[in-house]
Order: sequence, then structure tokens, then C-alpha cells
Amino acid sequence: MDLKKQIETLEKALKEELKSVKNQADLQNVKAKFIGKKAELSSFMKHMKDLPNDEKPLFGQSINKAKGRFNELIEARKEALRQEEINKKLAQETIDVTLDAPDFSVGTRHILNQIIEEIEDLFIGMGYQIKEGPEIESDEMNFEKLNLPKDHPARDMQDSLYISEDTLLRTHTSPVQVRTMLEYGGKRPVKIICPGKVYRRDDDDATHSHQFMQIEGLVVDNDTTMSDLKGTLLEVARKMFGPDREIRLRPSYFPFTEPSVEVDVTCANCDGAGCNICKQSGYIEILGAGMVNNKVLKDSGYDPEVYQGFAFGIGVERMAMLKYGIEDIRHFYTNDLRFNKQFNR
Ligand code: FA5
Repeated sequence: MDLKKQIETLEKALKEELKSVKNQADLQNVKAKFIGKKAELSSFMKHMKDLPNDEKPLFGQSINKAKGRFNELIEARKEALRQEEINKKLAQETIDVTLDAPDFSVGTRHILNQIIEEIEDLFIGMGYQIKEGPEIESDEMNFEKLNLPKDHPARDMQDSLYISEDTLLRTHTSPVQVRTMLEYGGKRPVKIICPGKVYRRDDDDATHSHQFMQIEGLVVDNDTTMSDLKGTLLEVARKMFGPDREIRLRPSYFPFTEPSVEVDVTCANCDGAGCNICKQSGYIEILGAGMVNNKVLKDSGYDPEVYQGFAFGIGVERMAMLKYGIEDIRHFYTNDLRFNKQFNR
């Protein structure tokens, strides 16, 4: 056989076929046909045995060299194909960077989080620390250590969701006061606020939710007075409702504070003159507060002869409702973007 000629014929055929290859699958077929195990080129090896010994090496080398060349031709076509495919893709996916970007919606921070952050900023500026506590709380922390023993009638002020006899979803953030005082061991002053979720067995309506947010505040030191409490709450009222607001304290009752007060702020709508929003009173109620009851101090390890404290509890949703004239508390939880986006600041 004239090996050289046959290889030349095959090479020519390969080049022709490579020209018409359109994709990688075609190329695989061509590869199998020309250099695969069953390719004609491979079958030439069978003739080796008929050759004299001194011709065998040259014969073998010629076939191997041809295989190498064929492979290079195939690889070159493979690379060319890859480039063609990339170019085609680039042409299809050309981006016009001068076009306006499509209008896609970005999230907003929830108004309740915004209010909590504003209040946190205010208090951090006054040297307070931020504390958190568990939402699943013991009866002892939620009630007993706050001067609300079992069967105390004032427990009715906060309808509770019990998990077991001694465990409940906390009804207010006040247990964080107790936890912090116990942690500090009655030895050092306390100056904290505690934001968080609370739960009550209240029927949901326009002003009540079974889950809502509170921010608790507690200061314990050895010269803490009611006027410190009033000055602090005036800062809160002015931060939330404007620099001209005034506040007034009205007597109230909480078992964990003595004396206890409800705090009203002058109505921002009528500046205290009386309008529909403040029901003609000129004031709007914003929170409950008081001087920490001596028994609470004592039960949490603080000597009431040495330490006095004040505490307050802000209802965050109610505060937001007053600030923005929101008429239904349920708007906070339904995640209607039209509502949420109004507060995108
Ligand atoms: C308390 O929870 C006391 N722990 C607050 C306190 C702390 C007083 C420290 C003194 C010292 P009260 O039950 O009033 O108090 O709740 C506080 C605030 O939570 C209310 O003023 C109101 O704004 C809000 N609130 C109460 N119940 C609900 C409810 N079901 N839905 C939404 N907000 C509520």
C-alpha cells in the first residue's frame, strides 16, 4: 500500500469535512471518523505485520504523525467554533448602556424599625445602653418580680398567653428591667432601654394587636428623681412630635412603679388648643411611667435606701399612629407596600 498517498487523501477529506462542521457535535463525529479507534487511519496499523522489520518503525511513525496533525486540525477548528459561538452570543446580547434602567422596586425600612432606631439614637446620645430579653419569659420575671404575685388583680391589666404553668409570651418589656438589675447584682447604676416584641391576649381591633412593640426604659442610681424622669420623657416627646411639645404627668397605677404616671404630650395638630385628634383636650397620651417600686428594687438586689430608679414603657405602634395620624394599627402588619413606602425616608 502507498501509505503516504492514502494519508494525503485522508487529510484532504478531513479538511473538506471540517469546513462544513457547524457545531461541537458535528466536530465530535468528524473526530471519531478520522482519528477514532475505528477510523481508517487507525486501521492502517493492521498492515504493519506484513511489512519487513526495518520498515515497521517508519510506517508506525508516519501514522502517528498523521494522527497528531489531524488532531491539530480538529483542535484548531474546535477553537474557531468556540470563538464563532462567543461572537454570536455577544452579538445577540449586546447591551445598550445608554438606555434608562428599568424601574425596579427597592425595599423600604419598616416604619416601626425607623421609630425604634430614632428612639435608640436619642437614648444612646444620653448615655443609655440597649438591652434585649427573651420573648418567651417566666411568670417570675414577667410578673412576680415586678410586684405582681399570682392572683394579684392587676394581672388583669395584661391578658397573657401562657405556654406552660410558669412560662408565657412576655406581655411587656418590663422583665428586661428585672433581668438587667439581677445581672448587675445591685452594685452598679443602670441606664438602659429595651426595645422588643410583646404579646397579649387582646382581640385585634383598630388600636389593639395581640403582638406589638414596646420600648422600656430604666434608670437606677443613687440620686434619681421624678424630675429626671420628666426631663427624659420631654426629650422623647420633642424628638417624636417636634421641638415645641410640652408634656404633663397624670397620676396612674402600675404595680412596679410608685408613684406611677401616664404621660401626655401637647397635641401637635392644634398646639394644645384642642381639636378632633386630641378630642378637644389639647393633649395626647403617649406612655406609662413612674419611680421604680421599692419592692421591685429590693427583689432584684438593689437596696432602696441607696438606690432609686425611674422606668417607662412606650408602645411603639401607638406612638407611630399618633405621629403620622394612622387610624388602624393593623396597617403595620399587613405589609401593603403602598402603606410601607409612605415612610421611605
Ligand atoms: C405596660 O406594659 C408597662 N410595662 C409600661 C411601664 C413600664 C409602666 C415601666 C411603668 C414603668 P401598658 O399595659 O399600659 O403598660 O402598655 C404600655 C403601652 O403599650 C400602652 O401605653 C400602649 O401604647 C401599648 N399597648 C398596650 N396594649 C396594646 C395592644 N394590645 N396593642 C398595641 N399597643 C398596646
